[in-house]
Amino acid sequence: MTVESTAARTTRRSADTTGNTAGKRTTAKSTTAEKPAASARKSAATAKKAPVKKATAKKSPNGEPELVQLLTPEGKRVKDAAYDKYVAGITPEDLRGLYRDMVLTRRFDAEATSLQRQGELGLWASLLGQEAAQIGSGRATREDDYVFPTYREHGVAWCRGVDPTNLLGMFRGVNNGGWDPNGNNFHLYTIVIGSQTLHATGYAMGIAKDGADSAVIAYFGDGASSQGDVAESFTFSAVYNAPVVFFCQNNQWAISEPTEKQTRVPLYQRAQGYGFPGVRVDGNDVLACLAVTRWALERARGGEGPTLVEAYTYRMGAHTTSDDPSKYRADEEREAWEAKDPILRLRRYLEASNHADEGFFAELEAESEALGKRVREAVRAMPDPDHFAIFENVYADGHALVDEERAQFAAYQASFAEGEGA
Ligand SMILES: Cc1ncc(C[n+]2csc(CCOP(=O)(O)OP(=O)(O)O)c2C)c(N)n1
Ligand SMILES: [Mg+2]
Repeated sequence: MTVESTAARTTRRSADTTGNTAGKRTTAKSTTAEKPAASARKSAATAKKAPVKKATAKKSPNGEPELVQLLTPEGKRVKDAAYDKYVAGITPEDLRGLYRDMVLTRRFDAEATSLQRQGELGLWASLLGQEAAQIGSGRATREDDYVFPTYREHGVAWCRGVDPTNLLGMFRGVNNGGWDPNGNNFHLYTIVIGSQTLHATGYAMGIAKDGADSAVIAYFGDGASSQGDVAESFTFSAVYNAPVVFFCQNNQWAISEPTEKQTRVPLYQRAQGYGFPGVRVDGNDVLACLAVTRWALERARGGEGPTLVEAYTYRMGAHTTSDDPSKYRADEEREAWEAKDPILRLRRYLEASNHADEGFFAELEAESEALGKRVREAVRAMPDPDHFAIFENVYADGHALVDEERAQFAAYQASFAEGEGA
């Protein structure tokens, strides 16, 4: 894929928004759609430097760096001089939309975990606990922005309009992805840790060269922050002033390795060494994640280069369904984070401010159940793949080695048929 072709496609998509699918921003209840700004991107040379958040941290009483928070775990709205303006126009309907997004994402995720336990999926990577980080940041993206996820970004996929059932084919082993990345500007899930940050940086450099007025966001984890790919992405994006937001969900664990094994400084402070701002946000506060990501994406679109957002959150479940966290972490840790649950805190706020009534919650409950049923039925109905499909799309024009391997595999398959007959 050349930079030119990538950027040309992006520009086309910006002009034509009719290709939007699934639940993305076309549903009345899904809220906070961003509108493309009229202004073109400033070049790196002419970009006016906006006041940049310093990466030096104020310390909270317990010695941890302070994080941006707009909603406390008790559901109280707190003021923030720097970030309030990014959610100033948010309406009660928008808030209910964010709540709905988080509830439905959690319901879908729970269904997928059950489907794995029932043998319908080979594996599942749950996002439990990370709903606010994903919905807040996902809803901050604009239709023409491009998203590069890991394998856990089910909430972001939801915001981008990728139908949840499409996420499950790869985990069932019936396809290699399941959606067209260019349909929703949402790249395929990436398992090779950190590699998507390089893809995102290259893509961002491409659209900047084209003068497209959009931004790129790359998701990655605390563990991925130790990968060379991520360091290279930071360097390249900084020196080329690429319009990319690095969104690190620090969920405290990389399988069984705690964040202390990845870094000696709070992760967001890494950005300082590369020459761009970094900020830590309460990753369980959907409003704060929305505000901070909007700010970072606006910087990118305004020609001010990359930003690192560290969403401080927690992986409430296992790494994947193949993992047993009781082997390496204490139950008390999870219990402490349960008190900061992202959905509960928004519910408390909605109730206390009379922005949602019992009818809303009851309707959402019914909608959640219907989603679970739809997902379950869709997975069970997925056809088995053609065994030879694995040899397709390896090389555009075919390859002698692939032909040889296909022939070997055909012979292997045929040997079973003979065995049956014998
Ligand atoms: C390059 C590479 N190395 C190792 C792995 C195995 N692996 C899969 S997930 C994972 C941990 C990732 O942790 P983190 O980046 O914090 O993301 P999280 O799973 O917590 O969302 C590792 C080491 C891999 N997939 N790719
Ligand atoms: Mg992690």
